[in-house]
Amino acid sequence: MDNSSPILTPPSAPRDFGFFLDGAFVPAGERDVFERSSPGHGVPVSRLPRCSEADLNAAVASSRKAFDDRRWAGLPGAERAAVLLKAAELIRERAEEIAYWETLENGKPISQARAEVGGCIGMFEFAAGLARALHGDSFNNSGDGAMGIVTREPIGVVGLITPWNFPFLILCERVPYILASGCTIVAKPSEVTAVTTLMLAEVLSDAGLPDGVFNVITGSGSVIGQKLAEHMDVDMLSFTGSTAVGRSVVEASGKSNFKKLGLELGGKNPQIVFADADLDDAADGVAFGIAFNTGQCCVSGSRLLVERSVADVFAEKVAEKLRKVRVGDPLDEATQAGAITTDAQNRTILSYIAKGQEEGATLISGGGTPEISGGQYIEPTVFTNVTRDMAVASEEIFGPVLCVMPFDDMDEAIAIANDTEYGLAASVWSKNIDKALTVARRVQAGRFWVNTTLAGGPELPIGGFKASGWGREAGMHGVEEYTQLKSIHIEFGKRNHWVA
Ligand code: TXE
Repeated sequence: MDNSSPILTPPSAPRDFGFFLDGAFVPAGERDVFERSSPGHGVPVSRLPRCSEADLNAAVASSRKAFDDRRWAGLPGAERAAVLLKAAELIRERAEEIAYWETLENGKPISQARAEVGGCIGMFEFAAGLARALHGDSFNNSGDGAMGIVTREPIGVVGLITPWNFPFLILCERVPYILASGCTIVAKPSEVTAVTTLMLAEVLSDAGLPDGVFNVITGSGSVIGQKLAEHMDVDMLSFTGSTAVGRSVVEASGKSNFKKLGLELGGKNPQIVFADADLDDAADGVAFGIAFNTGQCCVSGSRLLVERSVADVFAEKVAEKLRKVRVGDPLDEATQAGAITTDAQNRTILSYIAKGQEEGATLISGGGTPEISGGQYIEPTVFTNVTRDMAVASEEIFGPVLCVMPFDDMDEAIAIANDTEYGLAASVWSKNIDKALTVARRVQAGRFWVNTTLAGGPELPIGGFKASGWGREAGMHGVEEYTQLKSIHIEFGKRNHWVA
């Protein structure tokens, strides 16, 4: 891919990909193939095999063997780190190709895809250090003649089910950390955005990852994903996706081997704006928080809570910003908001926009469906006169739809913020440190931003409170999630006999 090329275009014909088993690509052969069209252009771009249950079993057996024979877990952390650093280098070399395919299958702007791939390189580099830093504890206070050691051991074979909204970023918020721990992986990407996961498999193999440590199966969630969640030889499952499927993987774990679960599910995230905030900065941040990735982010700031004295003025400021967001062809460098990724998601968002109006909310901006390059697009949309009981205010829409609600004081803002089953992320905008930190402490969310939003880095763990999920990914916590603790009690010297 030529980075200097001014205009990128979709491929003239769809490209065939195989799935990745035991260190090599397997072409579709006799298997059914599913074709993916670019949501930004409406033309087919990729064709992938629909893997069978036998393929899944082969992938799990491969990862099982690679874990049990210790070809990866048995290496010194420094050797695992070297592979992760090499992978970072290879992602950097292939960044443009990965970003292009991410944009083609997901519909996100190419500039954003490039930035995300850049972030993924940082994840690999940081996780490489963690492979060396991971350690346990020791207890030297058990009295003379005894001591205790707590070791962290990789949990085993990890099933990794990822969604379509950030196919490469969400993958890279997990894979390097899981690999740093010494685990092996069977990845099942979303059926509509699998290509960049397959590219990562190739990158890892080229970086020296032993065969079998990272397998990728392609196919439907309801068949292959479900079987992965039920599999007796999978020790842990990391699932990112809808709350409904999250519930079903919890059941699958309970009905099989009680595999440990990491879950990152939905969100209905508040942005709390006080009158003392820098309102221009806040308006820009709120606009970014809802229009970025066309609102198809589990951490999108979809509920705007504004102090009543500035509510109308501020809503208009945000709407003004959103009207200027450049919605366009995702392959155009200037585009800020691209296409809606799936037909189903497009229908869901449009149905919520209609519902908001039926429920009596006032649409002050957006709501249109511009015709661009043969794809599916929705303008960033703002509703005012929203009440907490409305569906648009309480249910995850997963689209560029912002609901504005006023509040009178900090306690009310916190109460509205916490009035949701979810607890993924939240932001506060205020120049008063007392208010900002009190809100940060009392809002129930796994990620919190002060005078910014949707920010972070490979050091910070991610995950949710309440129904938004279990466990944490990324950072040192994200490596520790994939380990289990073993307590080793050691005695030395002469034993005090129990039997005389
Ligand atoms: O998600 P699914 P969908 C939310 C968002 C969106 C809604 C539906 O609200 O509107 O979910 O999106 C795999 N067993 N999020 O339907 O189905 C599937 O193949 C095991 C939030 O696309 O949950 C894919 O790989 N796996 C979210 C992954 O699950 C199954 C991101 C997610 O798809 C399965 C995406 C099954 N029975 C959607 N069925 C976030 N937290 O960021 C499907 N899958």
